[in-house]
Amino acid sequence: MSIRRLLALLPFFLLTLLPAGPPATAAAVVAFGTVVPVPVTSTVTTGVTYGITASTAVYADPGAEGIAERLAALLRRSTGYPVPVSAAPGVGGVSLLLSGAPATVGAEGYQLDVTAASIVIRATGLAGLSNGIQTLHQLLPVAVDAATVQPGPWPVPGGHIVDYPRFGYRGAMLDVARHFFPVSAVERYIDQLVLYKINYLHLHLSDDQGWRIAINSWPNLATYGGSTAVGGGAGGYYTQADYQRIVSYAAARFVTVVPEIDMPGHTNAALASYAPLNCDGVAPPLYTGTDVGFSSLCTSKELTYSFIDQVVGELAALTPGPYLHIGGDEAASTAPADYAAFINRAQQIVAAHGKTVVGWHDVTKATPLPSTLAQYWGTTTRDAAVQTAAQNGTKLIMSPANRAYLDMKYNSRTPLGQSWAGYIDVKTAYGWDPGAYLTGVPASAVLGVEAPLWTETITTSADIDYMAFPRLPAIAELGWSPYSTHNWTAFKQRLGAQGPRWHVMGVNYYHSAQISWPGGS
Ligand code: TNX
Repeated sequence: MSIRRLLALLPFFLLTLLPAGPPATAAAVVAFGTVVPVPVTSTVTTGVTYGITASTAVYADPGAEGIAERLAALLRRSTGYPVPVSAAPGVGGVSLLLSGAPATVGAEGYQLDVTAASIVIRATGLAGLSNGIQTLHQLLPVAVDAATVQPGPWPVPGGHIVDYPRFGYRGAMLDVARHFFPVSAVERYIDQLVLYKINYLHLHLSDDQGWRIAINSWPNLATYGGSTAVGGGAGGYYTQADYQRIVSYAAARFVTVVPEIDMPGHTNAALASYAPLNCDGVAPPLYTGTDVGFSSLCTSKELTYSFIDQVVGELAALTPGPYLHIGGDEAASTAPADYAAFINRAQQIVAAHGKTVVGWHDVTKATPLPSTLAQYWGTTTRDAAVQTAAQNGTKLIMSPANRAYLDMKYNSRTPLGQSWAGYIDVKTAYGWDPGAYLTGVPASAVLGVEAPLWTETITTSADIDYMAFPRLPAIAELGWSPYSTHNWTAFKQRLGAQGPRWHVMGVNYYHSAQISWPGGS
């Protein structure tokens, strides 16, 4: 290796010393233009920085104390400063204000001003302030993400941002059914999602290989149906208290949980738990393989509908968010007419429990309720049933499998994941427009995007990290930033700049060769 190459790698090696021995680079001012998703408008004030110091306080308007506390906790951990939180307005410091933002920022946007004297985030509501502190987080030196106290200094680059999302629905899905993930792993993922302004977490709570949420009226679902996983591991399930912990952890970060009970297919775990749910009254064995399309609830039995009513009833009562996902995908073992009739009844049941139905786009083969959302997971840019539904008013969540599926391999050498929808490296994940992807579907029919992570091959948080990073931030940017900002060359630079932060955070990201990671890969 040449001396030059060695020198080029030096900052990276120094970074690897964090948090044990913080390097000089820890204090480097973050470039203003590296925020992901890219803000709607931002203007850097060259040469100006705000320094977080031992006397920095966070001032919060009434109602924003929780958000202020989250910011203060982040700062305290790595700066070691006291960072008190108090009522606005203060002099200097960081202010979180619920007044003064331009109306254009809407419910989720914010304005951020960093001057030498202060940092001020303004929004019209709490979600906007929460998004604003994520931008501020990304503008802090990467050492702020260290788990232990670092020496600083803590400069924030000066400038002005006005920012708001393109789409109201920016989601990520975690399949906790194929492999079970404990509450702590889900909370860790939520923290990662929030940094990129994702506001929905879809939990795929049941599938052939496991039922992961305790249902009091049908206890065997969790205790037996949840007792294994793909490959035959021990499985697991969330108690209702566990689920509520996830829901409130997410809600405190302005993330809404969308629970999914997949039906009528993907139901072997339920069918194995209760023999009467089967048309022939015989419970199949638990399943630990990875085939799809072989199971179906018995659409002709009334018991099936009281089962759904009770399951949905309990889940709806535990879920403050507006949505309940009924799956509906790959029901290859349900006759088409039975499928349509089943989905139509299931929708009524969900609506009766006060929730809006979400289904995989297969549900457009039934008769979607006017409020039902269809989640597109196909690999083509044309789908007749989806197009007709959209023209009749159905709103879509875009998760094309060959773009947005985080379980697809990056390339043939990726050790985890699948490849049925193709390889998805970062450029492919980023290179599409959710608002103009499907032929005959207008942008106005698109509610947003979601990046699903199926977990047949994924078993640990490190695996989640590896598949989600760096593609999740690409999907997040498609969901948040105006399409007029879409530019691969600019995006890959911003994305690369996140690498040192992920390193400090302990995120096991894939060092895609498409990105030049600062200091090398
Ligand atoms: C298809 S996409 C599925 C899932 C699998 C996934 C694996 C969809 C709605 N269903 O059951 O886990 O492929 O990539």
